[in-house]
Amino acid sequence: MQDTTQRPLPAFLGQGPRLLFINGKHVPARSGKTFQTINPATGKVLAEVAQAGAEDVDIAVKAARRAFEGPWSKWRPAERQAAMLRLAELVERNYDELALLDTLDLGAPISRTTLGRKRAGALLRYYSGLATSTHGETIESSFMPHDSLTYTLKEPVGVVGAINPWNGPIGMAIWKLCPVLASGCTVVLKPAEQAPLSPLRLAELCMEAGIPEGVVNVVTGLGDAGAALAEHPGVDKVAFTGSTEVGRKIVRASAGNLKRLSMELGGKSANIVFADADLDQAVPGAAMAVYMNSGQICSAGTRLFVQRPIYDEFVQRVADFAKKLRVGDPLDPETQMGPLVSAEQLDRVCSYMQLGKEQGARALAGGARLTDGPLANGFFVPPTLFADVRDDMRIAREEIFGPVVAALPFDTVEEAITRGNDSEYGLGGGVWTRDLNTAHRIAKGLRTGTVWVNCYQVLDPAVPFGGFKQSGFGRESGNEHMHEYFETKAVMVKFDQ
Ligand code: TXE
Repeated sequence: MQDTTQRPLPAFLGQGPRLLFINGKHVPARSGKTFQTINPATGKVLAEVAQAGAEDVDIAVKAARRAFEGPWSKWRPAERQAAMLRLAELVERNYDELALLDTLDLGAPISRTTLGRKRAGALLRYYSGLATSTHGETIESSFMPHDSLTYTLKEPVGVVGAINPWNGPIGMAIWKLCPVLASGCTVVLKPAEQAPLSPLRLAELCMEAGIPEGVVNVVTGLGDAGAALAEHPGVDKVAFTGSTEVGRKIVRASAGNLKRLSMELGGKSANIVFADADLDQAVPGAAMAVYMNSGQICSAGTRLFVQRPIYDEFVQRVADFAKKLRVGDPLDPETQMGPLVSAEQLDRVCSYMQLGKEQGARALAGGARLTDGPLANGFFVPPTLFADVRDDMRIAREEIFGPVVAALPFDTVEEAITRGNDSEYGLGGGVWTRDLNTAHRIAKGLRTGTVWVNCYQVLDPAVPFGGFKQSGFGRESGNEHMHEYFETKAVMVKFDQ
């Protein structure tokens, strides 16, 4: 692997450590501590980054509170909308840099990160519309006299603590930012320690867009900074995306001042292929439902249920597809799959591959770390497909968060629904069929936040996304998302007689 640190790096990386972004300024952590973020394609240090502790989180929360109560609270919806539209343009204009930062930090191929430009612009534009179109209602109360008026006001919830994972650094940061700006809240964003760079750059673009100091603050750091945010009494709401395990900790930590919460957690989604499906579409669909972003997507369709008459042929075709995917240098525009994000994630995924084999699954593609030649220093695994998987195997039950498909045969619609639902998670699901009845029966039967029919992993700013069961609660995207950033105030007015 060519040492990507020798290539021209984005100017943003500059000299010295990347600092916290609080109240419109770059500041070091009070402790002076930093941590390193690693380029997963080379295993080398990419940047030193300021490591926030509880004291820095406190300063950021206070800045966010001042901004919330200060000038920002006077901004009219149309002014917030205009700022979001300016930010959309700035983000699109600077997206090559943002995508490059994510490719270096996360290892996602540049061909994929650059595609994020479209979604980033679409998110900001969609929510800028919600800034002016979300409002309360008037109600005809039966318990008030005729001469009266009853209405509701939508008031921003306050200071939001947004705690993000690493699997889509810039996209996820923008997703969290959109309802904050549209509603008039303020935010302290804690990006994941594995990929903190592009969210810091986004904070600079917010300033350039004219968003006031203190509205958007970014505290880079480890889990303890996230925990400090979850506990902080000055935070009104926590929006979290990450593991179910940490989600539980945040629920407990946030109980002190009864924060509003939204949780987007793990998954083990079922992707169900019927014998009548258009297999030429279903094969790449089933493969990329998992191999996209090296399998590091919460809604990845990792349990691949295939109807028995086509099982052998179909899994072989997915395995052949997997073997042809180009794994390698994420900066190479031809690369389709990059490394995993970290050495820790590499260990985790490799141990699941080992476990699959020990429990009797058969690797038709991949199955072990790539250690040949130029990939040896990075955290690379090949796209993997296990056949002969049983529902009770750990690779069929636990979230691996790597490019590992567990293929399982099934016979009937009822069986597919029962086995598809046999999971503690309920995030995504897919069905591939030409039969309308089958499609709708599966869509209705699966207890998951999203069901894709003859497609997978499509996200739209207007379409709610989130989980049933231990995949979390609350919805991101769509109208519903906005309501989580507002308190509803009822006003009942009796007129003077
Ligand atoms: O996530 P964590 P990790 C799953 C996936 C992956 C596993 C571990 O299975 O293999 O989680 O990944 C912050 N209080 N997902 O360890 O730990 C942390 O600093 C508050 C699914 O990276 O959940 C980071 O900013 N915050 C997922 C964020 O939480 C805390 C995406 C997520 O880290 C904290 C990522 C604490 N006590 C991983 N401890 C998805 N749903 O998309 C850590 N953090």
